[in-house]
Amino acid sequence: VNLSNAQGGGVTITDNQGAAIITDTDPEPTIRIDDVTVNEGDTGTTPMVFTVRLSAASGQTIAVNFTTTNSSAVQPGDFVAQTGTLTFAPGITSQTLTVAVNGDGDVEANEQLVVTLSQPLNATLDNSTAIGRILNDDLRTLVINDIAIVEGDTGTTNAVFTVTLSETATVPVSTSFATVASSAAAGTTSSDRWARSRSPRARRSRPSRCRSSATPTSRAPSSSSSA
Ligand SMILES: [Ca+2]
Ligand SMILES: [Ca+2]
Ligand SMILES: [Ca+2]
Ligand SMILES: [Ca+2]
Repeated sequence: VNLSNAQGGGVTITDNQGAAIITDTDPEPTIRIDDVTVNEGDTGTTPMVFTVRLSAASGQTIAVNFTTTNSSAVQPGDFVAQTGTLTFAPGITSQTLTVAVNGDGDVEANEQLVVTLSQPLNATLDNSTAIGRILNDDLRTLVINDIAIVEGDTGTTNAVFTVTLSETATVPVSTSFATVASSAAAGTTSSDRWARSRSPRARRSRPSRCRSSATPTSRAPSSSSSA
């Protein structure tokens, strides 16, 4: 408050200004960051956008540092590492930070990275970490071949089927299998006729055997359950 123009009785102003200090008693806002899930994509990058929110608007500028760290997703292959500072001008209550996820065609497990907040200015941390999940969107196909074998006269003959994965996978792949009774025309080993038979008769007297084998291009373990 400023005084001026004092009049009467020989009064002079010796200190014309009085200041009042207003103490802000509002609690500091808290900061939280939410988890995010994105599909990986196959080419370029996919933005993984994290939202960082204040519990309330503030009259002060608020800032917080952030950094990405590897979890099952590993930079630089799976995502682009990020470090920086988010600044909230007075009155602003939410900001975003974006992590670039690298697209590829590799079959991977779902993976995740971590974003960590630190060193809040004029605020406190509600939670300090968020998970960024990268969902696998890549597929491989499995095929099993037809085969022809000669029955033999004694004992058993193995019918060896090959199960092939279309491309190498970076995670284990497994499949169930089971034999089913069908029929075969006497005296033929034609796999086509065997496969196209329209009048299957169950072969009750002879158990069938099936063995799976992994292809050289597959890192997947072959299934070992017996049918
Ligand atoms: Ca992909
Ligand atoms: Ca990847
Ligand atoms: Ca990966
Ligand atoms: Ca992938």
